Amino acid sequence: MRDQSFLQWPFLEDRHRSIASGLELWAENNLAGDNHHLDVDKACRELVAKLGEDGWLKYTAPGEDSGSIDVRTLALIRETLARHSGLADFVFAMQGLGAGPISLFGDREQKARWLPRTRAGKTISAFALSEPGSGSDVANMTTSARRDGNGYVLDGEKTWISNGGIADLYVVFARTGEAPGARGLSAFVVEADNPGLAIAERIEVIAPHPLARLTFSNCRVSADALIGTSGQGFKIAMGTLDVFRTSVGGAALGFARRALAETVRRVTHRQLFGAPLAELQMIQGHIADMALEIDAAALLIYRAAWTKDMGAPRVTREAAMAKLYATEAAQRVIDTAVQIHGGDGVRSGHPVETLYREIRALRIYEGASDVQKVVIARSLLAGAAGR
Ligand code: COS
Repeated sequence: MRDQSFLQWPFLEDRHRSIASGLELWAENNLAGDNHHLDVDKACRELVAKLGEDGWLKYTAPGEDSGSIDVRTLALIRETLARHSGLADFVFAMQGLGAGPISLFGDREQKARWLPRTRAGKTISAFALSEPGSGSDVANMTTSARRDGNGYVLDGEKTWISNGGIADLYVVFARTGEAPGARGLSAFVVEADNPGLAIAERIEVIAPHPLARLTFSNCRVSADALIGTSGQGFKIAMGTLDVFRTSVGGAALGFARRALAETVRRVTHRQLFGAPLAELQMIQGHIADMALEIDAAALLIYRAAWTKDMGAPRVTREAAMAKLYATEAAQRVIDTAVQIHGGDGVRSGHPVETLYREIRALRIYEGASDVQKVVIARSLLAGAAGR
């Protein structure tokens, strides 16, 4: 029996509990055996359409009149989807992250133009921040957007862009040069068929999902493609990541919960030395460690999400702690699950083998674990400097 006691924690409300039970049922009916796709692009497109049609994507972007995304809902949905299908979680998350700068910082027209379509699963979105020379060091990006008449012209390169190749719209961060470093960046909405935007390379990874390197060559966009004000791009990127990083923790938590469930099934069914594996104290020690790490991760995730939902202006440190701990802990939990499964744990297509591949990128994308440590330490050191 799956432990659902966390749903009663005070961070969550009745509406969250009802989303969790509704989505669980939806996932059981729609995602069974959903982890092996010969054509990942097609599978993603179908999942976006299905999640949109059935109303789940509405939680990725708030209504035009609301300025905030319910982070607890994001985390809970990612946790639930990730337990069933890494690709479904990916699709949901990227639809939110891609549209995030518009829903959090866009103007009324931009929201009205794009969000109904991303929420319906009719437009696929992508967040184009990283570059070959600046993944962790965002302020060092070189893609440029130069003012030209009544618009901007973008030149440069972006890489590791999730949904790259299947997205209809890209939110692209580029240097507009108001000031050096972080203060001279801006964010733009660029449609996939905009002349000058090209998919230069599709990138294959250990847990397949659409990923690409993009080039911008004399790529002209109109002035209304600018999100927020020019020079605000770094804060838009970081503000969006503050919301979505907690949900990466949610996905890791879903993977870890699935690994624990598979392990409990394994140790209660598998006989060793004349008794179920579960009777060995060494196995019980592993199960206890897994459960403890899962609850600790969940507490950090729902603490960060609740703090943001309660109106905190910045949750940079809380989100960094949630993402860092949940992804690292999930890696340990899944590794233990593989070990306890023995040979089956590394058999292609076994659920824990799939989880072992799925979890790895979460410790890297949306700010590697090492960057999260920098963020956490800086926030403490900045506080100490003022005393
Ligand atoms: N929200 C709002 N503003 C923020 C912010 C946040 N979360 N984080 C930083 N800022 C502001 C700072 O307050 C500072 O503002 P002022 O210039 O007004 O003082 C400005 O932005 C620059 O901040 P900072 O000096 O901390 O920037 P750094 O260049 O040192 O970068 C790190 C900080 C490394 C933390 C940042 O680049 C980062 O998060 N990198 C990882 C990026 C990432 O996730 N990449 C993956 C791509 S998405 S898959």
